[in-house]
Amino acid sequence: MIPEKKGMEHSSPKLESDALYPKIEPYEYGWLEVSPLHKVYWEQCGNPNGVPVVFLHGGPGAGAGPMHRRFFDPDHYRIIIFDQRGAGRSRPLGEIRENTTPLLIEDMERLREQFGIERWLVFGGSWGSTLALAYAEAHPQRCLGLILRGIFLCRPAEIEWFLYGLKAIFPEAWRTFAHYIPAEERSNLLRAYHERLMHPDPAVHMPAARYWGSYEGSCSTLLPSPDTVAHFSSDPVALGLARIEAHYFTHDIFLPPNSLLDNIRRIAHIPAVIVQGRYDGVCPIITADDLHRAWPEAEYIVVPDAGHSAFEPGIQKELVRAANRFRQKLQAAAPLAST
Ligand code: STX
Repeated sequence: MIPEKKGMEHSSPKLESDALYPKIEPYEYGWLEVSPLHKVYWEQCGNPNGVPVVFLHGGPGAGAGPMHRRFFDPDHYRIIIFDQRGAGRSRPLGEIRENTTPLLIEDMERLREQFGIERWLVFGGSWGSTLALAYAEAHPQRCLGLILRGIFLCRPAEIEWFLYGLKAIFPEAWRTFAHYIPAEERSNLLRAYHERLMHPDPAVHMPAARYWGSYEGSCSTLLPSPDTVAHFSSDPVALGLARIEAHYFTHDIFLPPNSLLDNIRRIAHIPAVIVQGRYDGVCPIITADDLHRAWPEAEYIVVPDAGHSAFEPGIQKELVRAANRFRQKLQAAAPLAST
C-alpha cells in the first residue's frame, strides 16, 4: 500500500516542517524611553499585518538575539522582540535601578500600546516564562495564548538550586563558579557575587560577571556547548545577565511569595503550551510539574532528551511546532489583530 513515489511528487501536500524559520531582519526597530533612566530596545519582524507575538528573553538580563526571530512563521506572525531593562541592546546595560518585575510588565504594556496591539501571543522561556506568567496574571485580557519553556517560578528553593544544588549535576562548572569567591564568603554566594557585580570598578565587576555567565552557560545544555558558554561569558552579555539576575534573585523577583502559582486561576482559560526538557539543570522539571498540576488545562510537553536551552534540538522543535499550531487557533481568534 506504499504509494509510488513518482506519483506523489507533484500531488503531496507540503510537509509541515518543525525546523527554525530562515534568518530574517527586522522591518522596524528602535528604543522606547520608558523612564528618564531606561531606554528599551525593540524590533518588529515578519508580517506587519500578522498575528502579534511578543518574545520574552531569559535571565533576567540575558537579552534577545537574531535566533529568537526564527521560532515564528514570518508570513503569519508580527514578531515583537525586546530587550528587558538593562539587558542586551537596552540602555544603560546592567542598570539595576528602577528595574523590577512590575516595571517590566509596565514596559510590555507600553510597547503593546505604542504598536496599537490589542492582544498578543506571549512566548517566553526560563525567566521569560516567569515574566510571561506574571504579565498574563496582571493582564489576562491582553493574552491570545502562552507558549512557555523551561519553567522558572523563581521561588527561593529554585534560586538555592541554581546557586548550590546544580553542583550535583555540574560539579566542575560549580567549583569554578563558587571558588572564585573566597571560602569564608561561600556560604552566601548570592551576596558575595552581588557585592562584586555591583562594584563600580570594572576590574571588580567584570571578572565576577564572566564567572557567573560561564557557569550559567555551562549548565544550560544537555551536551557540552562551548559556543553557549562563550556567548554567556562574553563581556556585555555576562554583565547584563549576572547583574540583573543577582538583583532580581536578591529581591525574590519583587513579587509576593508564590504569587505566580497562587494566581494561576486568573489565566486558566488562556490557551497555553508548556515545553520542558526532562534534564533541564538550570530549571529542573519539578517546577514545570508544579505548574502543570496547578494548571492542568495547559498542554504539557516533556522533551525526554533535552536540557534547558531553547535551542536544544528537541525543545526547539516543540517550540516551533507550538507556534505553528497556534496559527490555526489564532487565525479564528484574531484575523486582523493589529492595526
Ligand atoms: N536563569 C534562568 C534563565 O532565565 C536562572 C536562564 N537560564 N539560562 C538562560 O536563561 C540562558 C541560557 C539564556 C543564559
